[in-house]
Amino acid sequence: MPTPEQMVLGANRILVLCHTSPDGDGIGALAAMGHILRALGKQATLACADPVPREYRFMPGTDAIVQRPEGEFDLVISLDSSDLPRLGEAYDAAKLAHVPLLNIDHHITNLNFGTVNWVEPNSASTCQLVLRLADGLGVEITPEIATCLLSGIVMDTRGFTTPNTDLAALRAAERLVAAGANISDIARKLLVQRPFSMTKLWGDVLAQAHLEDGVVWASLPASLMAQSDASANGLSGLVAFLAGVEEARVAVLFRERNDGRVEVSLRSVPGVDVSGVALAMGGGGHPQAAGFTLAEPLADVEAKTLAAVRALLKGSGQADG
Ligand SMILES: [Mn+2]
Repeated sequence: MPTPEQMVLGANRILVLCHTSPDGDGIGALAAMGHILRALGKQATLACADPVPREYRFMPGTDAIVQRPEGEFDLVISLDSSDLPRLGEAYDAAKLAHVPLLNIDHHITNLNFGTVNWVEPNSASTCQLVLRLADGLGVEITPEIATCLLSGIVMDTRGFTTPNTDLAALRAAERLVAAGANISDIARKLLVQRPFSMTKLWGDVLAQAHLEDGVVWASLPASLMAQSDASANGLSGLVAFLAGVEEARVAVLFRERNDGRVEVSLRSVPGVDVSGVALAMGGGGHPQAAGFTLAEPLADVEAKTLAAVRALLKGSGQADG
């Protein structure tokens, strides 16, 4: 099997993709990879099936990200995506099935769908793997690349506060700051600032939150979303905030989308692994942060998810909780 570096060096027209409903790690890795490939003289097309959320557009190079890539490619690179369906319509299987695929990810639930799979569940972010790839390719880390990659690390560690924060993440961050990334500016843009409309929406959702048997959960019906101009993406901080409830071992946020599908976000304390619940429901993630989407009524998804979480907490033992 070729190494990831050999795959990149052997290709010329490269399509780089990240998952739908993108987060800061996916967008940061995608934009950084664009800079890295162009530094090598490669033709790079960057795509994500969903538009880049407003709060990630400060990362240099995100304006080049398209939703439906066109053209011929001799390599596809998938970033931060645990399975092929999560790439959404940006991955046209009819056209790309014969093109080699390099799968770079850090989700423990990754299905190893690539021609070559570079999956490191112990890495706090995909952006750290992209940094190592840039090193392996001899590409200099510019302030632009550093800003994109540090954004992914800050996002996936929520500002170095989550259990996946380790020495490797801190050392990568140190290098990226030295290379010109502004860490306080990145943290403010990704984790601190939100529009007033989103702040009000948090209030509405939190007013309806429930706490029962160590599980805190809240729901966002599509009707509530419709009354607000808040973006769906701004909700990632809300489930993190819910996870801060000290009586809870698991936090769950249900979001009913306009198409009727329900997105479920799960967070847990160390020692409780919610990635298996997400995988069983067709999603994926990490031990302490996972999610899935179901095309079922909100009330059904709530009942099914809460039953699975209760079973998980029973199985993982109440002794430490
Ligand atoms: Mn990630």
